[in-house]
Amino acid sequence: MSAPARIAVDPALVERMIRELATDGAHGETGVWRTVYSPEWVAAADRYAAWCEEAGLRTRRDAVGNVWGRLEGTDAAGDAIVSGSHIDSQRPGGQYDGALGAIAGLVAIRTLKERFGPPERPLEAVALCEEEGSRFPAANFWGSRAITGAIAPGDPDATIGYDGETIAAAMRAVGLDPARIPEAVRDDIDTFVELHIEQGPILEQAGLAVGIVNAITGIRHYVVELTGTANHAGAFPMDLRRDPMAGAAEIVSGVIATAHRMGRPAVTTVGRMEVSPNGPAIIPERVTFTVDARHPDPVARQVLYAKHEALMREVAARRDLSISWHTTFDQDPLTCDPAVVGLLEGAAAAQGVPALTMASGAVHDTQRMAARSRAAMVFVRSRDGRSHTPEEFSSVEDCVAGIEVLAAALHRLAY
Ligand code: HGY
Ligand code: MN
Ligand code: MN
Repeated sequence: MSAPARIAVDPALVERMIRELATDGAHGETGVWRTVYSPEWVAAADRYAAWCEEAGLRTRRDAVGNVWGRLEGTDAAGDAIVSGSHIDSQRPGGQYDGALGAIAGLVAIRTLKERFGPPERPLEAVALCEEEGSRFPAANFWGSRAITGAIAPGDPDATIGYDGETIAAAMRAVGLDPARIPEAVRDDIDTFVELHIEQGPILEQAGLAVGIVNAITGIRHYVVELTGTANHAGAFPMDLRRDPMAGAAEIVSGVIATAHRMGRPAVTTVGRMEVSPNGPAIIPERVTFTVDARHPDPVARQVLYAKHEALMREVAARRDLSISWHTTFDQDPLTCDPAVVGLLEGAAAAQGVPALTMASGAVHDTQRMAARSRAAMVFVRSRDGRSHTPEEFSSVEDCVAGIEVLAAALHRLAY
């Protein structure tokens, strides 16, 4: 079918869905605390399934709890065109990260169904179960990894949460059987398009509501453990100490300085630290912290990691500390499918929505979905670039502009 005139999405529907989904795990005035397989997550998944049914989509849950709503195509054998994002959050996060993309896929397909009837190719909206790693630090992309067959048989029992529980136990607690994870694999997805808030300041600085993502950064998460000797904070002279806090301070400041010196787009963050025994008058025994380091260039990414690891070794050796680290998350950068990027750019132009083609500094399920499908993303402007905080906000007008671009793209792909 040729491209229709502008596709309009109902702003009231979009706003209602954003606010209602945010009640599942509401945290303070505007925050959301919704980790995978928690009661709040169950409520959100149920709500999304009810919305899919209300929209007349064939609704099902897969083996890891991803929720799917399918609009059948007239070409029964055609591979699906899929749009969605994750419904878990940071602890706490905001109302938009992930949630907006799950809503966007559903609203876009519902809008197309009401206006154009059945597509030629099947269209599916999806609420992916987990992306953030906020309950199980090594679980990132659990939903999209299941769909793409990237969860190994031993992973459910080896993926341990911050409270010591395995993800296998958490799945069983919500009625999912980890042994059935391979049943979630899909080989019949032609194209995946994820709408997401930008989570940074680029679109705002450009004065644009919408972006088209042509590349996504690579990322590695280290968990670093520095061990020294616990002793009295007053009685032990400085030159005789093995103080892991002094080593941690030097490493934290050093890895951050390394990313600064490499310059944009290298970024390194230390966001989590545990001190043991954590007393004001005790030289610590152990300091454990995370290092989140990202670069979109595959070669520069390895340079960044090599510099971080060299610094960690050098500081530990000089200060006579034991050091060990392991990686909980290591994801290559992605170049989005150029044909899908071009199609999204065309859809934005046809909708009269000026859009910036840009790279993503956040990681996304799209990176996993791209293993088995063509994939790209639509970004929506974030106010003040804020995200991973209850303060994140995107105006309904901006969300609608992004969803209209998404709907126009899905129309081009499926009708
Ligand atoms: O950290 C990330 O980039 C993603 O939002 N979880
Ligand atoms: Mn996200
Ligand atoms: Mn996030």
